[in-house]
Amino acid sequence: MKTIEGCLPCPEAKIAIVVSRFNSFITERLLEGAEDTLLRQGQVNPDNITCIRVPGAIEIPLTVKRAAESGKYDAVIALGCVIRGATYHFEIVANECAKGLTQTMLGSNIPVAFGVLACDTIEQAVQRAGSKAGNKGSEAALSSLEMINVLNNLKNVG
Ligand code: INI
Repeated sequence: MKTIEGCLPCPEAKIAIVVSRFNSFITERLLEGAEDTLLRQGQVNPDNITCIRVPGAIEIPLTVKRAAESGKYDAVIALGCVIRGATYHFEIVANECAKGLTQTMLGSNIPVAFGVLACDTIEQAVQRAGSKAGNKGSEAALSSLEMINVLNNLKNVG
């Protein structure tokens, strides 16, 4: 039986991180987690990591799509944070961002990692941005590293 799987080191990889400014007290922590993981676990060259900032979660999918289509990157990581407010707006932003990103992933030739939080409370977001529940930016970065190697190994299999 042949098994195709990916390890984490990607020393040659070029990676874009699209991060939204809305709820930046959370998204900056996700960005720190992602960068730390790319450098320490992925051994990615810091010069090959590009951060692209956008206003909010709604703007993430188009930007990820453009970055993926540019041919400049081996993976794109999407980072954002949507927190429930008093109105239905939260659901629109969270759902449209997720929908746009899943469409982009399927139409893309490279891995797109989903690190957009959708939380009921600020506390839940804090827990997922480097405290109790880990760092979802770091987890998204791990998945992008693994997927770069999975897709490379898939291409090279005899
Ligand atoms: N954008 C977010 O990233 N998170 C939110 O929680 C949020 N809420 O709740 O409003 C949010 N809204 C802004 C939206 O993403 C766009 O930037 C804005 O509508 C301009 O297009």
